[in-house]
Amino acid sequence: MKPFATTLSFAERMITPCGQRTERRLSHMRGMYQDIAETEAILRRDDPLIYEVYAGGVPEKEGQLPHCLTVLYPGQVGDEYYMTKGHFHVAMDTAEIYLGLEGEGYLLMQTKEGDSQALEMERGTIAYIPPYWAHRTVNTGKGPFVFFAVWPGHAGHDYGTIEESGFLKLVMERDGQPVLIPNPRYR
Ligand code: PAN
Ligand code: ZN
Repeated sequence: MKPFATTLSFAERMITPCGQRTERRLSHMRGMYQDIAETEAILRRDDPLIYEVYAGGVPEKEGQLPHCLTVLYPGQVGDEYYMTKGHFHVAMDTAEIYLGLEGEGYLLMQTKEGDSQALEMERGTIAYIPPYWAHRTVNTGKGPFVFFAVWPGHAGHDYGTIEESGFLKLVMERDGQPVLIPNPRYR
């Protein structure tokens, strides 16, 4: 492999050239939002784009540093703000760094032992996700929440655990403000 550089375009909210662009629509997240009836009602009309991920083109291999740009759009399913699926790393002892570039939101984290933490993120926030912590971002702002992420190449992504258990905390709008509440469906 040879050294290379790519361009993070702040205006276009993308990395060029991009290794791979992934789209997550509401239909990819069925059952993840608290209000299942509202999810299905929205899906009968439309399939909104929740977030996009632009990968930097580095292989997911030991020794490498894959990185990507996430563009999480503003919106809600019922009172719950748009969010990413969230995951543990398969190699649990791997960390990750998020750098906030635009907009605002929360980085929700939790361990399998039931510890939970939420960090507020905005442009300039360097958030550190330690080993063993699952992570999900939530857009609580009016515009796109955009952040850059870097993680160890052998980390791997486990989405199944979160699909089964959900997150300990939900981020909901109450009187126009984001509030964190315990997830009644967490298992
Ligand atoms: C991030 C996430 C990205 C999208 O790059 O993969 O923000 O979120 P989901 O992967 O949960 O859909 C990261 O944490 N990589 O490890
Ligand atoms: Zn990750």
